[in-house]
Amino acid sequence: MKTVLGIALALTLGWGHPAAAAEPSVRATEAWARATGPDTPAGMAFITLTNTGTEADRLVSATSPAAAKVEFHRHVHADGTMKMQRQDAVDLPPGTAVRFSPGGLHVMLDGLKARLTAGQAIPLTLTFAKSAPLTVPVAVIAQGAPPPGATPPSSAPMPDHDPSMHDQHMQDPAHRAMHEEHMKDPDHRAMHERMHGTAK
Ligand SMILES: [Cu+2]
Repeated sequence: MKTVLGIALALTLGWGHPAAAAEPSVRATEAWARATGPDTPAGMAFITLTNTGTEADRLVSATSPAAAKVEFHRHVHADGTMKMQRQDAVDLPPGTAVRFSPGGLHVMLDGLKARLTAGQAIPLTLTFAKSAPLTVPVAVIAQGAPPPGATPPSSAPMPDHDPSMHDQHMQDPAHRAMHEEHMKDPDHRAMHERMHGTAK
């Protein structure tokens, strides 16, 4: 009887095998996507993933009913141009927030089933190596609208380094033109392979 009580108490207090293993330790915030044009086959979504656990995790895949295929891409500067590189997975170090943002990591929504329109929320399901999967609503915002969570210029104390640089970068016409081309391409993956070869 004593033993049974002891076990019951241990379970109540969460001793023994970590009961928290079933709890998702990754938190998803600020999920948003840019509205797309009428003939755009792909869209981009951004999200902040915070690993609140004590172990490293990885974002390994994502799906959305809004797109045929969802991939993770990173912008890289190489030879004076900006390229997109597909990431097989995104590392989520413990105690760290990984922010997807224009000019950095993005979630590529490929083969959109319908145009993304402002005000809409599309579901995105994220699968992790360790944490339980998460389904989050992705808020679609208008083309020129400031992204959620963007640091307002007034609260930026650093005069020489603007934290909203990424978003300004996105407004760079050359950069945007590259995106437009990227998205108009009927075979997105083929384009990536032409750009980067088959090596990763
Ligand atoms: Cu991309």
